[in-house]
Amino acid sequence: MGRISWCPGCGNFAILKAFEKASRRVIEEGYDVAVSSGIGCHGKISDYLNLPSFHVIHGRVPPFLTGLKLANPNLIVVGFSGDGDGLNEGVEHLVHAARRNTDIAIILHNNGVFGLTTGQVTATSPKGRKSRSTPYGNPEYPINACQLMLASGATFVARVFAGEQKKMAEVFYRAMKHRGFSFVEVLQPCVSFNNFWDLRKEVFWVEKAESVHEAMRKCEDVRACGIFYAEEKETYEDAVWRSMF
Ligand SMILES: Cc1ncc(C[n+]2csc(CCOP(=O)(O)OP(=O)(O)O)c2C)c(N)n1
Ligand code: SF4
Ligand SMILES: [Mg+2]
Repeated sequence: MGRISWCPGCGNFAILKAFEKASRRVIEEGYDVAVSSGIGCHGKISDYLNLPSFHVIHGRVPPFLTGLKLANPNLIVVGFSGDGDGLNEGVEHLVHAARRNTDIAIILHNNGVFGLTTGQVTATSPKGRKSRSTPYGNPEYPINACQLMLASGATFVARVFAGEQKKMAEVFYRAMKHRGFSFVEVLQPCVSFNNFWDLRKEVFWVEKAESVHEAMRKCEDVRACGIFYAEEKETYEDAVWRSMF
């Protein structure tokens, strides 16, 4: 385990604490857990967790975990990705893992910036945002991560705010226990380049939807949090192993 080098006040600390709590719970139930992370500030979490961990190349957490899970279907595997890592560099991998219903859980640290490279806009940054890469305002429209995952076929889709640690730990636990592709977007303030801790006053919790259609509507407002959707469907690993024997 390495020495923590995140900026004091970063939302990543709360994610780390909540995940430690959730993973301890899963391990106490008798499961083995392995984690992986992409490139960025979020990626350092692999070094800070006392678990088998793999820090992989930019955007490649989903294919790496797909291989790990195929080789050892009894493992619970969790990937940490960033908005840049998962929705810019690696967006195709995230979409295909969701489409296949690969039995992995992805936790997306959405701070709305490329944090490690000092604050450029990403696929989730709002149109018009001034940043170091967009001094005249961001000309692009953002992706709604939860809507993208729902449209791609993810069977568990949730959003939480980093300031709500207890709820976050519960959602992480449920995502890990879900059989199939789980996606949790964490609204993670970056105190150095996109500090939105004030969002605490605006986030609100919604109940689970009955259909993908309804879930799409529920997560449209990016301040809405909750488990938007969950369903059981055959996983990629089960289908692969079944086809072989
Ligand atoms: C293929 C590749 N492209 C670009 C980079 C440079 N790079 C390193 S970290 C990073 C930003 C990652 O942003 P995000 O995933 O949002 O993570 P954060 O730092 O915000 O947690 C980028 C662009 C790289 N290392 N490799
Ligand atoms: S730059 Fe932002 S995301 Fe990275 S450690 Fe600092 S506060 Fe956290
Ligand atoms: Mg980021």
